[in-house]
Amino acid sequence: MTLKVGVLGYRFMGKAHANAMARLPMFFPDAPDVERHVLVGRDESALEDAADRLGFAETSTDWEEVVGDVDAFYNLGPNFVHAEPSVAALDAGIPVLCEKPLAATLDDAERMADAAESAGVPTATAFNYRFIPAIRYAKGLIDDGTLGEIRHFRGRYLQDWLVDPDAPWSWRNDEELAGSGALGDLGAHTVDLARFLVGDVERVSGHLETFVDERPVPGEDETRPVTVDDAYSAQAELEGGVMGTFEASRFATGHKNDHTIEIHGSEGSLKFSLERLNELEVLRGDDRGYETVLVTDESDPYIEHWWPPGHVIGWEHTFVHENYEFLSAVDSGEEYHPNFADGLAVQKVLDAIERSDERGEWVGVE
Ligand code: SOE
Repeated sequence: MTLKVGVLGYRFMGKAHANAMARLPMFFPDAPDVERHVLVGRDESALEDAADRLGFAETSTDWEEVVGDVDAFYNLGPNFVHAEPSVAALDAGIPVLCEKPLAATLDDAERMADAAESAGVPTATAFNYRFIPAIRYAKGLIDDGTLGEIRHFRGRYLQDWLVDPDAPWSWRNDEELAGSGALGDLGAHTVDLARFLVGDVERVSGHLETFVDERPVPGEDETRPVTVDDAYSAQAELEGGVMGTFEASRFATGHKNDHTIEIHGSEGSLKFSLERLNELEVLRGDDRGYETVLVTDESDPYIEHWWPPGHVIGWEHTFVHENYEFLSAVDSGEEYHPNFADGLAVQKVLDAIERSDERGEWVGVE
């Protein structure tokens, strides 16, 4: 059977997921057959053009007509559009993949996770960085005890696209449309990796900052207020007494998409950087230096599908792995992670970080 996929959103993420689906038959022959069936958006001519480029058979300007009529629904719209179409698809019994953060508000995330539980079909919150081979390799080292007892998790996600005060206003700068700023957009990835690699976050102390309060609206002679954080940092206590620190900024001059993770255990440490995603720095026992492991061997996670050792892969491959796992789960009906419950767990941490900043005190993650 061919799975017909409906996709809402055709910009950055639409392109990333359409590319991933197109790669599957060539590189993952055991993936289910997938048709990029219908692309959903509002601007008809941009939509037609995107559907041609991204290989969709049909277009629609009305998500309500689409959500019940496909085998899987991808919600890749801005954060404020995540809840309604996803819940409608789930109510019709259709599996849903939704971009991160799961929603703009904790209430919406709860609604979405409830709908997912009632529907009993696979769901995905699109934390694509779980599917980096080096991150899977790191998880293997943690799970098999190579690092010993984990004491520290440190995650930083640095970008610089808002350093210029004249950088244009966009939905990402608006609380109603995005929920939060660097915290939700970037911190969500870090918190998900902390949960994936180390464990749940139990309490946090957060700090949010907005450096530029208004920005010019493209094509108009006006500015609009920035109502989200430009940067955040948080201390955290993770399950098992692991100490965590999280940080993200859109004002980290010179850093483009720099997500780094460091973990220290009683028997070793590791370091990962998204800008060198084929590598993992591993320190074992009381060695005095880190060894660079090039995670491109055939035996490394997902690599047998790609190229010979050392023929490195990139950012877009994370989406191919994610689509492979999700669509295989849709096909087989098996459970998939990270699902909407994982997305909600992350959203609770983001919400606790904001509440902690407002109150000026540590806040428990309920
Ligand atoms: C923009 O800040 C962004 O594209 C995020 O939305 C993504 O999740 C991240 O992977 C890269 O940066």
